[in-house]
Amino acid sequence: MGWWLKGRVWMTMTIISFVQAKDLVFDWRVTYGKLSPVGPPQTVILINGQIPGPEIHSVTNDNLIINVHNDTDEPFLLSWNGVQLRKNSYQDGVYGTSCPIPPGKNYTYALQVKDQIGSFFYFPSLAVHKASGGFGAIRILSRPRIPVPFPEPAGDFTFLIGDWYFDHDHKSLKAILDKGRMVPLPDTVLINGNGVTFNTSFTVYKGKTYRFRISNVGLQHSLNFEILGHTLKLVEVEGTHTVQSMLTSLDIHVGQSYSVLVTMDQTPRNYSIVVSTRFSNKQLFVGSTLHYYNSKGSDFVPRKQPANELDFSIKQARSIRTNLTASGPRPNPQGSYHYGRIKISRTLILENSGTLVNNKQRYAINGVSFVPADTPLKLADYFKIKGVFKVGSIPDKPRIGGIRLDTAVMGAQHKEFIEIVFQNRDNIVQSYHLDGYNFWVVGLNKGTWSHASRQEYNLKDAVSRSTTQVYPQSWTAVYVALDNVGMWNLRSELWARQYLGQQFYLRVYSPIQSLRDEYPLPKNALLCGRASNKKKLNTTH
Ligand SMILES: *[C@@H]1O[C@H](CO)[C@@H](O)[C@H](O)[C@H]1NC(C)=O
Ligand SMILES: *[C@@H]1O[C@H](CO)[C@@H](O)[C@H](O)[C@H]1NC(C)=O
Ligand SMILES: *[C@@H]1O[C@H](CO)[C@@H](O)[C@H](O)[C@H]1NC(C)=O
Ligand SMILES: *[C@@H]1O[C@H](CO)[C@@H](O)[C@H](O)[C@H]1NC(C)=O
Ligand SMILES: CC(=O)N[C@H]1CO[C@H](CO)[C@@H](O)[C@@H]1O
Repeated sequence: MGWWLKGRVWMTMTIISFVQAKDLVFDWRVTYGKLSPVGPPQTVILINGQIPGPEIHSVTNDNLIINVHNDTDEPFLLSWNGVQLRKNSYQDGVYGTSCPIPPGKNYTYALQVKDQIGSFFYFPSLAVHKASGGFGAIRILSRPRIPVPFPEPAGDFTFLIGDWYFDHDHKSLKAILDKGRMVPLPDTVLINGNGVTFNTSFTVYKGKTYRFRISNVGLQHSLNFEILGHTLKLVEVEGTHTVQSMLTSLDIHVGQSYSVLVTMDQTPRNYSIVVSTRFSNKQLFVGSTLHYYNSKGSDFVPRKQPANELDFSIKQARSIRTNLTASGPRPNPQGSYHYGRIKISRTLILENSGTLVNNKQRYAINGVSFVPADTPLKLADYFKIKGVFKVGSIPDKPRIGGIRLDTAVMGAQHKEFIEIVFQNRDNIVQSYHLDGYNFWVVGLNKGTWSHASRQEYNLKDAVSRSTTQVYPQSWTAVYVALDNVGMWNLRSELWARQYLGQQFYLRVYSPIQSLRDEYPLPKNALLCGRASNKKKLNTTH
């Protein structure tokens, strides 16, 4: 079909791939349900009756057509963490781009996993729905003729891990946040919706190698993944094939995705897979069983946890690099685009803060705490509705002073090449995500960033990804090529903080307003707020 790909784009794609992208059609029902992920029954959000929701298996350039029926009593949206949605922020499923699907209604997302490979996930983006489920994995496989830099594994396991509440559901958490109070730390950790230790198992054969795709779909905690007695070979980070390095365990911050290969080279027994919290006063963990086929008994293998988790984690983060000779979604090497030689046109310094405003807890970036407008910003832009937001309502650099509330939108020109420095003066690990893009994580270190910090940047083989951690009292610097027109959410992945304002929209704008740069409003787009009575012009279908 490919009805939103016109002429040239379609031709280019076909010539390069020699295979036509497929349409993958899904029909999903979102409902409340009762499940017992930890023991006592809890209210959860299910997709087609399950947590995690259905897993999407796609190939580069496939079109995903996902009809989402909202059978709950609340407005609902799904967003696609790490899927770049080229030219198509209308399908991003966050409130700044899309009207919520009302209770009892449905909306059909049409998105293309264009020029991407790797491991990602979807999640519900409104309110605190994420705390009750609604998430699932997305795999984008390489097209048949594109070489993958490791042999086909004997099996491919998905691990959606995340912290979880058993004393609160998404409604009670929202009620606490709406009163301006901060929520307590989550109570436990789930693996694929299961929080009972050793109630999940993965069967493997001795001598074989398996791929584990791990995403942190949680709310607050950085998590460590370890398979006792086995080493992890890191191969992929959010769509980038990495230099394959051996790790004893792997830190995965909120919103991040990784793939590791594990060779089953031990005596055939049962071994523990341990997922545990990092950088937290709460030591939470959950175990799963790595079960060798035909094994007799279990092996007790001690954990290999580091003495200093911060130094371990920083060292590990710095060691993750792109394999420049491996291919990504295309046959050419990942190192053929020299990001380190492009001139920076602008530097943003983004600093997170939190304080009481009118006696209510708020969080902010550069002193601005995001409040949603009555109309999705992207629709206000499309219909030219004035007064919904102001470009420039959040500054490029931190400012002295308190926190002010605003519908924060930062303007940027299409094709700018920018540097973003995330400065974290807080004592928690931050995690930032940018929709619509991957960025190169060129540097991170303890302390305050200064111009001199640029001397330690990795301008050769930094990893390109969409979510980065910022350590306590530390900075992280990224480069972004703003080649995707649209309205893109930049947010803290720490969910309570993003809900209380730690986010803004980056409006990447092209004055040409050409269909080559951005697809038009989808014909089936839901309208709401001040866009309710507008007529759709010039749409697809
Ligand atoms: C709702 O679902 C029906 C089919 O069940 C479909 O025809 C219709 O286009 C969907 N509505 C939207 C807004 O996507
Ligand atoms: C990088 O990718 C190449 C090409 O696929 C592969 O042969 C090589 O083993 C990889 N190197 C590392 C260190 O991962
Ligand atoms: C463990 O999982 C099984 C299903 O695989 C389930 O029936 C059982 O209730 C679970 N045990 C606990 C303690 O939750
Ligand atoms: C090993 O793991 C499997 C799968 O979870 C389980 O059925 C079996 O009882 C375990 N064996 C031992 C000795 O723990
Ligand atoms: C609670 C609620 O509003 N439920 C509605 C959800 O949507 C279905 C149809 O998709 C309706 O039948 C329910 O009444």
